[in-house]
Amino acid sequence: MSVPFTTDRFLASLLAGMSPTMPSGMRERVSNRFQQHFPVLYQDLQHLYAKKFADEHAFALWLMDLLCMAGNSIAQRPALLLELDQQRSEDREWFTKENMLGYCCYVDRFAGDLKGVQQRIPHLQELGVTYLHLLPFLKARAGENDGGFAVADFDAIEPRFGTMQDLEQTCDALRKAGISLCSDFILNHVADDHPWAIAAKNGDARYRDYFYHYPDRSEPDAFEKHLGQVFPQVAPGNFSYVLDIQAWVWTTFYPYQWDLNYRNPAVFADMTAALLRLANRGVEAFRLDSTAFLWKRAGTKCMNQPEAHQILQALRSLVDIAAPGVLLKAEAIVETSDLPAYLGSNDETRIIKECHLAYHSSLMAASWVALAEQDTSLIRHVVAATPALPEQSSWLTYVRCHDDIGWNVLRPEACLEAEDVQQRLARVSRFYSGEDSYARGQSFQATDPGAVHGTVGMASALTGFTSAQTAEEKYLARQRLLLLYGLSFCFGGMPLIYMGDELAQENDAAYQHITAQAVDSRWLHRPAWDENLYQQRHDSLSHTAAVFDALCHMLHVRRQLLQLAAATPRQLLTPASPAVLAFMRGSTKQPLLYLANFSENNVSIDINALLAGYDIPAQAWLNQLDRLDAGTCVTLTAYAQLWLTQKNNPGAKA
Ligand code: OTU
Repeated sequence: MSVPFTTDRFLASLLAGMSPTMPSGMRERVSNRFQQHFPVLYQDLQHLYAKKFADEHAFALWLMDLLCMAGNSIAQRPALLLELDQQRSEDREWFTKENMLGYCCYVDRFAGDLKGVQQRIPHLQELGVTYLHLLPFLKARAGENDGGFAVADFDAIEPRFGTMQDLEQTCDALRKAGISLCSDFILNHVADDHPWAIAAKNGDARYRDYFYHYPDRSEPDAFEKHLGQVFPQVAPGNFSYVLDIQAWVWTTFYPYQWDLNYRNPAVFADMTAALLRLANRGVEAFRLDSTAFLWKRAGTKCMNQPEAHQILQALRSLVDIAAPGVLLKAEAIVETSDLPAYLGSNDETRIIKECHLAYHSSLMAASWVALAEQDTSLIRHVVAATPALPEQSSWLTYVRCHDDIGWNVLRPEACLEAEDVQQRLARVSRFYSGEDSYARGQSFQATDPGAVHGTVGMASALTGFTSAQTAEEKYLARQRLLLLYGLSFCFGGMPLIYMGDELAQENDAAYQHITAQAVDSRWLHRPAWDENLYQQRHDSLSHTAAVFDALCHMLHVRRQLLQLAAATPRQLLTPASPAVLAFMRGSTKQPLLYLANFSENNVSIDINALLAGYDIPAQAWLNQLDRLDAGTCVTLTAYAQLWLTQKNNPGAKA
């Protein structure tokens, strides 16, 4: 297919969008970025949208408009952010280093509003946070809004949280403290009271086309045969009947969250523009919500479709042209084998750039399975199935987040040991709901105890703090919590602390009495900041302090260990005891050995035997966590972990 316009004509559109007063150095920089990213952008968009236009000429005009918008966005970009773009273009690995640490919270629950968030910067600094993910803070739907995941306006802040100016100031204040602000960007759907949805309801044909709507059940029923359910109890099905337009609208999540129709090029263009506008406010990273669902194809689960990846790649190209300092993070809660694609790839023939970061949701869920089963076979499969990262990308590793722990993504691994998958996962789910266990979580969206969906609850409730009576039980609960966080610190990625976990904050059942929250038990693990616990964080007699200090210490050690940068290779090892997860980070010349005992029993490991086959000189090891000699034979007590480096060759910063 011949290109009806020369590349120069497209570049001219981009530059025309920029102000003519833009210094020539800037124009040159932008031109270079364009030359680098346009070929991929063109290819993706042509594949997605060319056929939507009468001819190639019309498609080219649309693309020129899109580039003009991007140029305009560069023109609007504050000088400080242009500078940041430049710095980060020169240090593209900046977000993959061993010092990176994320923190995730709701604005109101953490600090009331955006101004309050600024007041809490010292807390973030004490932990060493470099990346703050504030859960949705854009103007949300009136009434129920899924914790802000139903956006009514991409250009306004939820009034309770403050104003756009507050957001800009918060971004600035955080940046000065070395913290990048990450905002959710909910690109799969908008609220049913977003102006596009309202226009659609009012019969505006242009905006009806922003959504998927069907006059009767025939197509929805055909689709449903292959679709999953995210909220099977409270929002069953994937379509909702909307009276105003007398049609079934595609609503993967709640009925008030209308899926956007990315087959329509205008949706892609409008959403890209909205993201770039927020980037110009100072947002440095975007958590792209529900990325797996962006493209629907009959006869499939409508997840992970090739076009969903093309959309993300096109968005990445535009970000790389118009705001290259900005990070994209994929939230795709999908099976392990489907995860890597969200980071692009580095194969010999073609470098594909997609998101900079992606949640490693399988690793997270599998770590909870290992803890419940006191056996690491399942998580070993997950680690083994995790390929090396493409360059300049990183996993987002975590223990808990604002959502449930979904078990079903682990089905492919769970069936590898000859056993009934359903029963195995259901057992884990029941374990965390407290059946014969120390855990005090609940099953999510499954009244049938034989069915498996997800588990809700704060990490501290799931690891046994809530049920612990004795000092010994509290100790074990702490060991479990630190075990899971330790894995997220060592695996290779940017770890994320979920607000409250650093203080071992517990479940909050108050949501049951709040109308807009009562149906959704994920609120159980969305407590408000506990100032009392915070005040106890250094009080050596409190359990909070024991957790807080230990976490801070581990994070301090982590920052010194070059082997823990995301890009450093990881080698899964196979200790004889199934209770122990072991891997090596870094090179054989300067290895870091991670050993974690997921059981309550002592386990001894002969390190030389474990490393047989690796060209590593037999010498003594040092546990970086307590700076004690570990020798070559170690015993891991209940839920203990060791971060070992070679005594004479630690690889730690001076
Ligand atoms: C995301 O989550 C968000 O994280 C949820 O908080 C939202 O409710 C949802 O999107 C809709 O915006 O499957 O990949 O607990 O794991 O809803 C997207 C269920 C998702 C979540 C699921 C999830």
